[in-house]
Amino acid sequence: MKLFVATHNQHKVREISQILPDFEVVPDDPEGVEENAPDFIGNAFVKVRAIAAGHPGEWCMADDSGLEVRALGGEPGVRSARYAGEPASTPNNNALLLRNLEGVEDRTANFTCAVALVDPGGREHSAVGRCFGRIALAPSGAEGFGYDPLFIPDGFDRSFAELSAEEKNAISHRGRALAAARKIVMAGADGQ
Ligand code: ITT
Repeated sequence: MKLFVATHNQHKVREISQILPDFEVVPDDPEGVEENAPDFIGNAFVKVRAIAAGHPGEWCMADDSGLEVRALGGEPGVRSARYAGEPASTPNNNALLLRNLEGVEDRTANFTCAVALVDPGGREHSAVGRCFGRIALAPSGAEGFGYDPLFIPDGFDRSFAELSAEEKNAISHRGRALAAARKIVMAGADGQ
C-alpha cells in the first residue's frame, strides 16, 4: 500500500521504510509550512494536511518528533530540529544540549514521535510513541541521526547511534508510533 509521508528528512524516510517494509513509502515535502503548533501532534497535523489535498484517495502521514529532557523542563521539545537556531544544525544542537546539561546530574530524557494520518476518505487519525532513557556525557556512535549519539535508551549502555537500525527501530519512539499507525491503516484498509 502507498503511504505518502510529509517530510523533507531523509533519515525519517529511511526509518519509516525500515519499520513499515510492506508499505510503499513516498516522501512529499510539505513546502513552506509553519510548524508553529505548541505540541508534536499539532505540528504533525500541520504537515500532513499540507500534502493530503495533493493525494486524494490515498493514505498520508506526517511524523513530528523530538527530544524532551526533564532537567530542561522538556526542552528542546518541539524545537528539537532548530534548538541551536537557524539553519537547523545537528552538531550545534548536540553541542548546545551538552552545554545546557553541564554539571546536571538528572539526565533523564525521552524521545516522542507523534504521527498524524489522513485516510483515503479524508478522516484524520493519530498515534504517539515514546522511548525513555538518558543523555550521555559525550556523543558516541555513527548510526542514526540527530540526537542519537547522545541518547542512551533504558536497558542499554549504548547510545541510539551505537545500535543497529533493527535494534533502534524495535524500541524507538518512531517504531512504537508506527506500530500503532500500522494498526490504524490496516483496520481502515479492511473497512474500505
Ligand atoms: P520534517 O519536519 O520535514 O519531518 P524535521 O527534521 O524538521 O523533518 P521535526 O520537526 O519532527 O522533523 O524535528 C525532529 C527533530 O528531532 C529532528 O530534526 C532531530 O533533531 C530530532 N529527532 C527526532 N527523531 C529523532 C531520532 O529518532 N533520533 C535522533 N533525533 C531525532
